[in-house]
Parts: sequence; C-alpha cells; structure tokens
Amino acid sequence: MTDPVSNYDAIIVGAGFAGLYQLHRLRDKLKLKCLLIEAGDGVGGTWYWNRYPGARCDSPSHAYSYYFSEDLIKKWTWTERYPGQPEIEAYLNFVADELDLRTDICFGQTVNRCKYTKDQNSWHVTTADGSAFSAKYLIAAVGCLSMSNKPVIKGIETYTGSIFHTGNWPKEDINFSGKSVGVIGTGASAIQAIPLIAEQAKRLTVFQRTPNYSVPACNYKLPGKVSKKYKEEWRSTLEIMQTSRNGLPWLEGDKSLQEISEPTRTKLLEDAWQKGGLAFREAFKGTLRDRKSNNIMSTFVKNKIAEKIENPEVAKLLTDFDHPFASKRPPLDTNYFETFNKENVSLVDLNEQPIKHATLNGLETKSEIFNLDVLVLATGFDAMTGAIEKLGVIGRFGTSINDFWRDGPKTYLGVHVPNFPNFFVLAGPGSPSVLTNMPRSIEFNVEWVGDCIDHLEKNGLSYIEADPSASDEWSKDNQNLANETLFVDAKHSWYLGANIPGKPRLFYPYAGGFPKYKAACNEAKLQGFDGLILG
Ligand code: NA7
Repeated sequence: MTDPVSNYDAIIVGAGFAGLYQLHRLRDKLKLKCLLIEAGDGVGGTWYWNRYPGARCDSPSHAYSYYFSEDLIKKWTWTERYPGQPEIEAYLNFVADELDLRTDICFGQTVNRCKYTKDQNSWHVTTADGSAFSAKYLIAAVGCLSMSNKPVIKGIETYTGSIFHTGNWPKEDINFSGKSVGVIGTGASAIQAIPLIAEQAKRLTVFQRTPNYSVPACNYKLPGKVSKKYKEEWRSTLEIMQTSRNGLPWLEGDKSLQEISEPTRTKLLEDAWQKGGLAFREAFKGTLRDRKSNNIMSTFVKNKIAEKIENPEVAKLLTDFDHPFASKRPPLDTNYFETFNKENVSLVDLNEQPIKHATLNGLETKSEIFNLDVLVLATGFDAMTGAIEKLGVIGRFGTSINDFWRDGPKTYLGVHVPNFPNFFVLAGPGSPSVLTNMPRSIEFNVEWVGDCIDHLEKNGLSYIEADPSASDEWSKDNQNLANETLFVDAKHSWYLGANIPGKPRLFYPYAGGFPKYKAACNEAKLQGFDGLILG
C-alpha cells in the first residue's frame, strides 16, 4: 500500500474528524504527497476508541458533521437528534470512502517518535513496529480526548476480574448480565454508560468523587422531513454556527437570569429544560461569566436532579457540590439520575470512603469490600496535551515537546509551537477545540494549516513556526480570558488539567470563544502571518 521508504510532503497523525479532512485538504486541494498514520485499524479517532455502551455525541447530529462539502451534506442522513458512536463511526467511514482517503492511510501503526532535522528541513517519523517515514510537514490530529487517564489503584495488577476504560473500549460486546460491576467516575462517559450497564448487571456500584450536573438529552429519532429540512437549510445553519461562541447552531440568549424576574424566570428555565440538550447552557446570557446568574441556574438544575431521586441520602450525595454549572463540561443524559432509584444500583462517595486498594475480586475502600466481576474506569483523559506528548516530538535544538511544555503548553493560535518548525497541532491547547462543536473548530484549523502550507509552497519558503513572544502573549492572554469566566472555579476540571496529578494548572482550551479566535487568526493572516516566523 504505502512505500515506507518514501518521503512525503506531509505526514498527518490520527484519522478522526481532523486528520481525515486535513488529508483531503492537503492531498486533493494542494496536491501534496501525504501519508496519514493511524494507530487503530479503522477511521474514527475518538469515535473509534470510545465505543462504551451509550457513547453518544452531545452536539446535534446535523451540526456534528463536515460542512466543507455540500456533496457530503446532501449524501448523508443522520437518524437521531444526537448521533451515537456507531453512527458517527459509520459517517466517518462514509467520508473516507467518498473522498477515497484510505489509499493514503496507514492503519495499525502507533507513532512514537517525530524528530525534526534542520539540515533536511524534514520530520523523521517512526512507529512502534520500527517503520520510518519522513516529510516536510507534520500535523498532529490526535484529538483532545484520546489519552486515557487511568487512576493509580494499589494492587490493581492482582485483581482477577475484567477492567475496561471507557476511552479504550473493546470492539466486541461486553456482556454484563448476571455480573457485579463497578464504575469509577461520574463524568460524561459514566453518565452515558451507567443507565445501560444498570439494565444488564446483577449489581452496579458507582464510585463517585465529584457529583455532576447533567441536562436531559431528550434524544429522538429524526423524522425524514426534519433531515430533509436540515439539508436544505445547511447554509443558514452554518452561518449561525460560525457566529456562535461555541460553534453550535444556536446563539446565546440575550438576557441574563438575574435580569429576569420571577415568575417569568422559572418559566423560561422550565421551557429550556424541557427542550434539553446543550442549548440549555446557552439559554441565558453570561451564565459562565456572571456568578449570580450562574447560581440561579445551578440551583435550578440541582433541584431538578433532587426531584428525580427517591432516596434523600442518595439525592444529597448527587447534589452536594459547589462548582458552577457548566464550569465543567455539562453532560447530557438519558435516565442517569433515575438509575439510582433501581434496586441493583448503589452509589459510593469516595470522599467518605476512598479506595484503599484492589483485591483479588474487586476493591476495598476505607469501610467496605466490593466484589466486582467487571471494573469500568470512566475516569476521563489526559486532555489536550497527553496524546501530543505521546508522539515523542523533538523540535529544533533537540528539545522534546514534553520538556518544552513542562510548565504548560505554549502555542500560538493553538496550532503552532515555537522551535517546532512546520509542526501543526489541530484542535491544540490554546485553540477553542473542546469548548466548541468540534467539527467547526476542526474545519477552521485544517483550513488554516492548508493556507499556511499553501503560502510556503507558493512562495518557495521552507518553514513556518511560532514566534516565541507571540506564543507567550497568546498563552498569557488566554489565561486572562479564562480568569474572566467561571471555568477557573471548578476544582477537578480537565479544562484546567486538574484531573491529572502533577499537570500544570492552566486553562487549556482557548477561552475567548470561536468568533474571537477566528478573528485573531484572520487578522494574523491579513498582517502577513503575524506572530509566525517564516523562512
Ligand atoms: P471526565 O469528564 O474527565 O470524567 C471523569 C470522571 O472520573 C470524573 O467524575 C472524575 O472525578 C472521575 N475520576 C477521575 N480520576 C479519578 C480517580 N483517580 N478517582 C476517582 N474518580 C476519578 O471524563 P469523561 O470521559 O466522562 O468525559 C470527557 C469528555 O468527553 C466530556 O467532558 C465531554 O466533553 C465528552 P472528578 O470530577 O475529577 O472528581
């Protein structure tokens, strides 16, 4: 298939939304010789690995799609309001086939070293099986949530049951029937998986460190006429997404909750709650910037949660927390809280009884022993930087990106890294990425990278990299933007790297919103790629 001794113009790592479009953009628009290297044996990226029960996107399906090609929009029909993992994986396979991408993808190869050589102005890329490739341009399209966070549990190697991480779920069906199952974590993945596991398992124990808000997904099958309408109106939908702070197909409400008096306020909150989905978060102005408005929203959601739980002690455990609503990614759920009313489900507060160690048959906490046939780690990711650091990227002067980022990631526009010439990160730290409907910010980043490379090629230039002072300023400005929001008030948030012991506490995605980010990039381009060194 691919000649491993060949040099390429561009090597892309990762075959998710970002990598697939980048391959198409560079190969078919710029006519470059490209290779995409992917660790999995299929396309999908995040949606290849996260195949746990209930895995589902919380952007609406018609928005969680590529918009760069009208042909793709017209040919694909989503079947549900929120697409499940199998449907997204099928969609990305459809895109790979439509654009004939597979011929330039090398599957089942894990990149473990990427070294820049100044003399050749090229990146030398090696994979775990010893294959070697080189290219002028290197693009990391490895995803923001692809490096699993596995908690350290003393003695876990002696545990004889099965262990699965939601972010690295096996392809074959796991049968939970008749089994005692433990789930650690109550983030978005756990909230989706728990109701489905509880339907099968003999006994399900949920180990919770921090309770979570969640908004009803209100998922439904899309009637044919609705899908048809989406396809007809794609241009106006795109226009809204490009204007929205989060790249979603709606705009933030124009009034803040504290501006609206009762009883109108409760009625509006009720209406928004009944519609469900992520739009609830944006139903009112400034919820993530204004503490008073956020308190009203937080109290409303906690009351809604408490109403669903029959046992008052369990209700207290699920609502006793203090981070502001949406300061951590608010999950969407289908029957999550109701699941705790089932007789076979119990909730363990890890603050009250921390896990001491694993046993042969399960877990022992401070006060109880739990025998578990299956342990599910729904413990999230080393987000935004973990997967990039795994690539073993070594730039100019022989510095590894891991060392360069030791005190936190330094990027310019979330894409370029000083001293790493012709290295591009898609949806990287310092870009809007996880705060947006991902395909929108991905498309913008991919096209930006395409424009940078096109500029170099057309002007006979050999490299582009971030100016260190522009990168420092970008990072500093981003922290200031984040400090104006309530994101910084969440204790264990992965937005802040706070879920990973020892990770620098910083705000990792770009906090200024998608339109402001695009304006900064467009202005830089207008000023002749300001903030970048071209040589
Ligand atoms: P998240 O949102 O990071 O959730 C991970 C959960 O695991 C969360 O409840 C954590 O508690 C818990 N956790 C993590 N480490 C531990 C340890 N060591 N002990 C106990 N509990 C732990 O990951 P998800 O996969 O659910 O979702 C990621 C994103 O995917 C989500 O935000 C959406 O954007 C889609 P904590 O809150 O840190 O106390």
